[in-house]
Amino acid sequence: MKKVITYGTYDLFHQGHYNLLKRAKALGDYLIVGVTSDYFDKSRGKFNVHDDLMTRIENVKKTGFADKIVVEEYFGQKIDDIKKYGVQVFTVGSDWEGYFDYLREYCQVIYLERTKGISSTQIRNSHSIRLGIVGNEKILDRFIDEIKYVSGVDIVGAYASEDDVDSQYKSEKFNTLSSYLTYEEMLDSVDAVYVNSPLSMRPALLEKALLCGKHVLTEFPFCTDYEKSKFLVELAQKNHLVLMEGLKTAYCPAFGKLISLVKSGRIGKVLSVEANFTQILGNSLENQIRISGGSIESLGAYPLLAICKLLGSNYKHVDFITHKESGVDTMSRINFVFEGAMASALVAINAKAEGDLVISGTKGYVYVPAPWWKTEYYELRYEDVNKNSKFFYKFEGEGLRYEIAEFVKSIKEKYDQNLLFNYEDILFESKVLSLIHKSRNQFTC
Ligand code: C2G
Repeated sequence: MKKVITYGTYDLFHQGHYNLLKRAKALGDYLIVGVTSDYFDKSRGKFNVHDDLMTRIENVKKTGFADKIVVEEYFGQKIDDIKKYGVQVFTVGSDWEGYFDYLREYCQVIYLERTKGISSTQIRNSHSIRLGIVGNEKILDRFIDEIKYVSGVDIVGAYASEDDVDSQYKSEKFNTLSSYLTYEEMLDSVDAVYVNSPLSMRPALLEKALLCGKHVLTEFPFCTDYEKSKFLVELAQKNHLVLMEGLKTAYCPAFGKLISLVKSGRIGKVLSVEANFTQILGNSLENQIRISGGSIESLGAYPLLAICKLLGSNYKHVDFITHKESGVDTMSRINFVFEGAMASALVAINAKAEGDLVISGTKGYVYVPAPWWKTEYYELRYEDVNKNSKFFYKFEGEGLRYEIAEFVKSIKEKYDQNLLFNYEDILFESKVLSLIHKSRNQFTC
């Protein structure tokens, strides 16, 4: 019996996929189809696959060509599958010509001509979200680099208000975008906006976009006025719009898996969360203060996300110990008391300490080394070291592609709110930041 194998994502199943499977089946007597897992697709740069794995498998099954379906989960699996199933022919579309020649060591490799004029990307892009950029801060350069990895969204133009900030602190790529003279003009031509303007300007920009019926992705932190945050969240909900905070950690695959692992009880009941993020910003310190404020406003969102995800938003007490330089907190500790648990965060924009995350429980603890906010690796540790285990994942590029992909998905799937960084998380962050803003529960050293 001649066994043939082929692989694909088979997203938004179309005629090109059907033709390929039909011809693959005709190459032998038994066809094995490998369907990529969601995680594997992300790790090979496919960020907004529309259909989930089960739907994609069902669609392949429906063609009746596959005798066996396997899930492709890692690089190198093709070699393992060929050996495991005794495959004689590997085949794939001609868009991969030459790429899989290394498999000739194991079986025959045949590139079948690709069906012209159709692709999943084309179908996804046929209803592309028109995105407007608000603000010309440096982070925009990274955003523009990263959005290239996400399909289904196009930047149509940008708007930034006049200011007198030194251009070295501004986005270099802003000028490559077509610009609008007024915010209103831009809002008229887009479906959604990405706001990277300084924190002080954001609430008004967010409100206007939401009132005009536009989805919003904003840089973090969300807003230091809790009442205003609640108003914005309610406005988004009332108008069925997506309002998302662009904190990359929340959307990266490993962080979500880490939270699920802890929630599943592997370290027992969580008693303590310690999350640190410190930077010495040097020349860009003043600019960071201009955009966001001190250490808590600049970096607090990261540890607050971890704390809220693990312990919830219902704390009994919070206080802040800050070290100030020229009236600005440059290093701060945030201490929380929860019912049956404690949490603490150290953030700094002009001092350095270990930037790790430690989650302690009644059975063991999780250690995530710095930079935990770009989670790639963590360890589950126990009293009995033989039970320890290590988990490795991939964090692609600067990570902004994860939040952009989630934003696109949330809009297209008409989510009430994004589930990876939901309104409870946003409002928890805003509540804590509003306290620092009002100098409540604050001690200075
Ligand atoms: N295909 C085709 N014609 C098209 C579109 C796709 O023949 N118009 C083929 C692709 O060449 C591939 C299969 O259909 O052989 C599945 O395509 P995708 O779902 O896009 O999967 P792909 O990203 O090409 O993954 O490990 C995965 C494989 O490397 C292929």
